[in-house]
Amino acid sequence: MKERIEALLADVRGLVCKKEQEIEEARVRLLGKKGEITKLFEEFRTVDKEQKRLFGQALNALKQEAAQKIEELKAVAQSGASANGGSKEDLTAPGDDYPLGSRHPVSIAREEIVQIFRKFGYDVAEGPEVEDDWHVFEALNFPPEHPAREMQDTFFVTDNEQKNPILLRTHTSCVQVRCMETMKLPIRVVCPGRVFRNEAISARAHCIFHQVEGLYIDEGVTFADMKQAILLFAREMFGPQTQIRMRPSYFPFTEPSAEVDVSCNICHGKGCNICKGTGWLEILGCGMVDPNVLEASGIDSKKYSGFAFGMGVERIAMLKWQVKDLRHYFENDMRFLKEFETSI
Ligand code: 2NM
Repeated sequence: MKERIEALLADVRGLVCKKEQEIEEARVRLLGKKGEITKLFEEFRTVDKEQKRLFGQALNALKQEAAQKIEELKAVAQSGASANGGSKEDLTAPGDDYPLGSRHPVSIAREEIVQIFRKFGYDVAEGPEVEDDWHVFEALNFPPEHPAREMQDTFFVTDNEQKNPILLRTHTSCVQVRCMETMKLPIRVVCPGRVFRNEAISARAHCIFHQVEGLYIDEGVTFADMKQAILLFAREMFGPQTQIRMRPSYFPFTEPSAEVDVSCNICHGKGCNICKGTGWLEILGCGMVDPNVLEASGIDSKKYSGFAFGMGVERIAMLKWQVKDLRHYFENDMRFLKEFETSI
């Protein structure tokens, strides 16, 4: 037995096999069920007591060394295979997909809103996010003491005590002021963009969000024209069965003003947790442009009238896709963004 153990030990130490198949054959020959080392263990049961002590250790050492050697050879063979583009690689296999992103739900909703008004014949205008007090407040009939002009509500870039301070726009109406100042009448325009308000972040509010505001100015534009434009928009956006209702409201730049609700597209008016049992969802604010606003931009309010409206894009997207928490839009969690992959 001694000689056979020594011979096998020499065999193990001398093993040089490169291919994984050869290594496996060596493992079976030595350590397999009918392998040579396994056989020695079977014979070992029959040797007498004194010899057991003599050979036991040597046999265990042999088995351990053989197993270790096989593992080493396997590791070398595998690293070699990947380093040299080895035999296991199928070079004709197609490549992995390049992971493509998807459009953000706020972008999808903004594009959809803008596209609907484009179809109605509106132009699209964008303007600066960093604006002056004139375009954000003064020209829009905000009284000097209006709360929106306070530091708590607006991000000021320059000192808000100085004349015509610079600030981050709190709505995109300022773009419409620029349109009224520069464009030829009649004006039909929608203004999408980011706006900034100094608010605590919650499930329903964020300090940066997106708006689309619209403006239509011509001779003889009426409240009825506004109602019809908003009804058609709501049906394009939320489906042809959609109903609207208007509630009286107040904005500094419009008179009269209204808030518009659409019939809940989840329960169809029966009442559910999305519409809080009312059957209605608020989607936008609107009104007839105040004559002071027209005059501030050099438009003759005796000759022209107009309507305007504004909506929050995040809110519209929440209602359309039942997003429960506004913060999902800013966290860039792939599980959330992937939900919109097919909506490109
Ligand atoms: C709203 C609600 C009502 C609005 C007014 C104007 C402008 F510039 F023509 F005066 N632009 N947008 C407006 C009116 C916005 O947002 C809730």
